Amino acid sequence: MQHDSSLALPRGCNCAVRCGCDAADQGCLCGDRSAPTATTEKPGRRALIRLAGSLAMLGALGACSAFMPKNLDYAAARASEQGAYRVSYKSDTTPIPINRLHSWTLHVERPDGRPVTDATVKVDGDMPQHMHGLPTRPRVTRNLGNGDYLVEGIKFQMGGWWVMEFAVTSGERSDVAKFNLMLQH
Ligand SMILES: [Cu+2]
Repeated sequence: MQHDSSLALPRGCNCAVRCGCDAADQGCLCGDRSAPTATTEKPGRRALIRLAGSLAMLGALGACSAFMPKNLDYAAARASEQGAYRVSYKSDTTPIPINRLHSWTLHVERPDGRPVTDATVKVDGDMPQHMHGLPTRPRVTRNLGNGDYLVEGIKFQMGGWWVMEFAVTSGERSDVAKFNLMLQH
């Protein structure tokens, strides 16, 4: 049985179909959206294609709400997953821009509020719905002191739901803080 490609989970990025964002120039693999010829179509498949079309439209309007968990936490300050740290970020540009390099300042502290001044931080980010990551490799370039770290090289190539991940290590303790972002394009 054949499925319309816009209903299947994308290989690479299918964002133009799912989210209405223009990803063609971002190295994303947008599915072939050309309709099959009418003569070879079964009625059921036609309805499926129409349904897929409506879903794509809904996706474009609703920012893929059908494909993402509800009630995501978009807070810019969170406990790391095992509770070892409190981590927060501030972008140097607001709102967080699309397709522009910018920097964040990350703040890391213990649960009791003491700043963590000797942390090693690894940065990663991805769009869970599109199965692709960032177009750049952001990293901490400076320890600003008092638990603050400068993260340079951040760039989001499209709007939608992103998850930024910071793997923090201080002494023996490693933990990960993940932040949800909903970026407008
Ligand atoms: Cu994407």
